[in-house]
Formats: sequence, structure tokens, C-alpha cells
Amino acid sequence: MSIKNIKEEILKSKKIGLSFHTSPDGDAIGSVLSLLKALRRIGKEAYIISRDVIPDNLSFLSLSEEIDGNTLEPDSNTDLVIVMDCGNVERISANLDKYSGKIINIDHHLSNEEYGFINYVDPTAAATAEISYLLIKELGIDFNKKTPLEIDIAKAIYTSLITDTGSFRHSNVTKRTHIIASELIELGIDNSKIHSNLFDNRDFNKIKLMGYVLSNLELALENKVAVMQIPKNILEEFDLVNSDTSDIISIGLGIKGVEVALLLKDSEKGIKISLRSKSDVDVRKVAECYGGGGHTKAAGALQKDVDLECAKSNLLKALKEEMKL
Ligand SMILES: [Mn+2]
Repeated sequence: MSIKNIKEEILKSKKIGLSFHTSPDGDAIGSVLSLLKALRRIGKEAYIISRDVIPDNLSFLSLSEEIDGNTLEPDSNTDLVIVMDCGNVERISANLDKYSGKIINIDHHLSNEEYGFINYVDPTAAATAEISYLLIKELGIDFNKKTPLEIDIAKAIYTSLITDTGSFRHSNVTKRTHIIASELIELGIDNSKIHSNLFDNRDFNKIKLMGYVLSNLELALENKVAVMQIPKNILEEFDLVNSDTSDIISIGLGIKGVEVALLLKDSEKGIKISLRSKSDVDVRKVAECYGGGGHTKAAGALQKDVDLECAKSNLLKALKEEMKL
């Protein structure tokens, strides 16, 4: 399926709902908000379906206030739902049980389950917003115009690129990523300000939590794996039970000699696992052992009905095999 097919479906539809994966990150949100703006520009009735609320550090984006957690399922008359940056149906931040219209699935996760009527999955895209950008251009938005509309769209896409590439340092970055980024900067976005909004904006308690995690950091499997853990009582102590902690994991990966970083977080639903790799260890395969997924260098999963200790030993066992140690 091509971008043109998606455009045709959009033009045919009357009312469009947009959604993404639960606990949406910068890419999920940037992809959806940029497309939302473009759809309204071309006169389409479009809205956000999300059980999640916009994270604080992304609330500088235009239309972000519409991600308020109040629209959980498609409104009546919705004939198209576009889901972005979400690999499987269970992870969609929307309840589509009663919805019988069309779904378009736009994503870059290799593990995507192709649950849509149209599936546009490009694992070579560093961020789903790369696809969003191509689609928005196809819809006729002229970025040379440089009005506030194009700049707002550009900001959202740039945010996605930065957050999904670790500020252009991960191996998923391609020539196209930089070409798109350069076009967005050409438009006049303040790239340094966007970076600051995203990363120099942390809650004091979050930094204290990082301190806790770092002082309990361990190395395993010939010192090639950094293991970090967040027990539930610590999250409660810092009042961070529902906050995003995925950024903590990159600190573990910064250790000399470490190839894989693991973060285990005790949550209501079970032990949430994040995995990052800076070598050729495919952490997605390990996440898949526990029903998770993601990318080869960044993946996640959930282990139910186990405690932190047990989840950790399960994971290290699977990693040991994958790393052939
Ligand atoms: Mn993404």
C-alpha cells in the first residue's frame, strides 16, 4: 500500500479518529498531532481518541490539549480511524471493540501485526513521523508557505524525530531523517528550544528517582548487561506512579563495556520491562519471549504474576541465550 492509497481513503472519509499506542511518547504524539492539523487544514473533521493524557514535556505542541484522556472510543459517524506508531491492537490507546469502520495502521515497528485495512509499515523510518511528513505533503500541505500552521506541523514532526532517535544518535537515523529535519529547520522552527522543552524540563522528583535507580544499578552477564530496577514503593515515595520512566534506561547504556541495558519497573499490571541495546544484540527477540515487541535496539514487554527478582532472572536467562554467553 502506498501513501497515495492512504490519501484516497482520507479524502473519501467523513469523520476521522486518530490514535496511537498507550503511554504515548514523542513520536506517537508528534505523528498524530501533525496529521490532525493537516487534516483540519484540508477541511476534514478529525479528532483524537486517547485514554492517555498528554505528558507535561509534550504540552508545548499545538493541539496537545486535545489529548485529554476523555475520548476513549470512536464517535458515531466515524468512518476512518488512523492508528500511528502502534504495533498491535492491544496497545492502541482507544477502545475499538464496537467500531466497525476502516482502520489505517501507520507505523515503523518491525513487529507490527498488520491489524489495519491498510497497513503502511516502514521499519526503515526512524520515526513514524517520517511517514506522517510524507503523507502530509501528499495531502497538499505546502511547507514553503511558512505560516503558523506549517510551523506547528513542523514542530510536532521534529519532536518525533528527536525523541525516537535519541536526538539523532541511534542507528535508526538515515539520510532521509536528516533531510526531513533540515527541511523543518529551513521552515524556521527553533530546534534548540524544542530540545529544551523536551529534555531540560524534568520534575525534581524524577531526578531524585534517577539517583535511587543509579545507586542500585547492577552489572550482569560478564558486565555486558546493566540492570536497573524501580520497586513500587519507591515510585509511591516520589509520587511518580503513573509517570514515564523510560528515559532512565539510557543512563545504563552509557556505561563502558555494557551492550544491553534493562529497566524493570513494578507496576499495577505487572513488571514492565524496557530493553536497549548498543551492540548487535537483538533485544526485540528477548522482549518477544514475554509477549512484547519493538525494535532491534529498543524494545519492551510486560511480565505478569511475577516479582521483580523473578522477572529479572527470567530476562537474564533469555538474554544470556540471545547473547550466546
Ligand atoms: Mn515510534
